[in-house]
Amino acid sequence: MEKLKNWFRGPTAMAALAGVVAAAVVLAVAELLGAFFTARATPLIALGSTFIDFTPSWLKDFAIATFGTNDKVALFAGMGVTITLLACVLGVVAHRRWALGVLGVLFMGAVIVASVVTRAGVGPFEALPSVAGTLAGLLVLRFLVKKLPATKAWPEAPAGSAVADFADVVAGPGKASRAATSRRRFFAAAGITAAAAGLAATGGRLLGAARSNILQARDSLQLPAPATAAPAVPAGVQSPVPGVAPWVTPNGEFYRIDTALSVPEIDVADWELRVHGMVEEEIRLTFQDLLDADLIESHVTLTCVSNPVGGNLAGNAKWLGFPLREVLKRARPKDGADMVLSTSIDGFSASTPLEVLQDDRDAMLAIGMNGEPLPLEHGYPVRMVVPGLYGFVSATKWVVDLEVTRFADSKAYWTERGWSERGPIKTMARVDVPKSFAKVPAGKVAVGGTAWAQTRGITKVEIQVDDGDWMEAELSTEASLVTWRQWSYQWDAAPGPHYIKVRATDGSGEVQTDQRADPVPDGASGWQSVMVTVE
Ligand SMILES: Nc1nc2c(c(=O)[nH]1)N[C@H]1C(S)=C(S)[C@@H](COP(=O)(O)O)O[C@H]1N2
Ligand SMILES: [Mo]
Repeated sequence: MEKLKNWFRGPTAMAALAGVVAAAVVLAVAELLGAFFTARATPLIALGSTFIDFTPSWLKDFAIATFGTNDKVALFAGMGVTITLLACVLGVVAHRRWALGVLGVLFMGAVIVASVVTRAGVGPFEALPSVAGTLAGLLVLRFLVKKLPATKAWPEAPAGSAVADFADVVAGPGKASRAATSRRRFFAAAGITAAAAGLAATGGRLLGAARSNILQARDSLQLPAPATAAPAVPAGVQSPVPGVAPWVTPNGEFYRIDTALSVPEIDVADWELRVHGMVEEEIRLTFQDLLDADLIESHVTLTCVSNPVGGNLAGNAKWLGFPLREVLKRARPKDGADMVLSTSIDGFSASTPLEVLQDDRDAMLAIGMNGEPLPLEHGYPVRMVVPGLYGFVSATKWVVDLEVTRFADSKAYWTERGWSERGPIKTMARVDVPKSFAKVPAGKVAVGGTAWAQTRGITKVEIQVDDGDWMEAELSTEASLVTWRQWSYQWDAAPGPHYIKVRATDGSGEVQTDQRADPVPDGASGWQSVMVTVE
């Protein structure tokens, strides 16, 4: 115990602390200067994004399954621990052998710079904050390590002991207090540097916030009226059971899934969509072109392929946009093309079958969501919305590039990581009420939820209690084949534990399969089963 305590007060532990302070300086300086560059160029964001890109798919799937929408918090926590440990080691190495320490720090700096400049859409100049941060960190490390004695113990302490306080007793107050003073000096220096780093980081954040003029631009953007308005939503689309998801998902509640650690900030004046590849005519569209075009409006339910059975990675919104079939009509795809690879400004890509973008479903370049410009997290200023396909193969947010190509020639972001190249949405019914493990009073219990089979529609929802007969639920009004359809059922509940299962039948007559499948590679399947206790 005593030995451990001594070690923590000894120069080696102090050297580790110096390493941590130096690492904080690297990140803080980069953050401060980074305020003048894109957020994606700051070390933490860039390292995190690189980490995401290189994470094996199984780990990514595990993270989404375990942490859900908090997966990014978990990532940052993991990165924080890793960086702290590395910084401790570098501090100790620098203390023992300065030259080796310098090499270590420069190597880490090089890793940061490499991860910054390889981000899609990040120019080489964006490496400046990281380079400056690394140099500042090196200076601070030098400054702090110099304050430490070269030995493993503080000077003046008697051999075999690294404790200044103990030295106070043995060596007499005069000598030992010098040891205590030098330790105090080190602490003061480390503390002041750490505080300065904190200030710099905060300053960077504030400056960065001042850049949020993109948000203001979005707020003041006036969306044009659609040339073709969405059909009126019929009465009765909402399940009468309280607690079932609202038929239109408010923007603030819409699920968000993407690989972007910092949301891309795009000025509409800079936005341009390039349509190229196997086309007769390469075209470019500006945001103004979209505003001037004949826009359509349509309710479409989006669904994520990672949605587990019973999960809530699905949402329904009214989208305003320009039909992709019109875009393709202008570009005129060449014979043999069968896919459009859409790419976002931050390097995500999706492969969508060409014919799906040319048929009469309302696949579009969306600029509006529920009567507002797209929220930044949902793709501002322009994203794709394609009815009937999971988001990973169709719903590219912050889209800037459409390449007409062939499935045989190109692969999309998730396809390269083990997911399928195509992703039609599977028929799925979900119970929203009662919640799993709920306790409900015996008697009439309202059961309700939603179901989807985009482009085929839902024609029947049935529930089964325990091993009883399948009973037909009451369907809410159908708005269209590309939106979810809600349902309800009045259940006569007898006391005891019960399982409620649900399944849907789609417009092609197909009953939702009971075959359980994981989300990887092309979407989960199986029947949701909800356990409730009737009291
Ligand atoms: N640029 C970009 N677009 C993207 C993604 C992404 O990671 N990056 N994820 C896709 C996936 S997997 C889904 S399910 C939908 C989710 O859209 P939402 O976040 O607006 O709900 O966006 C799609 N578009
Ligand atoms: Mo997704």
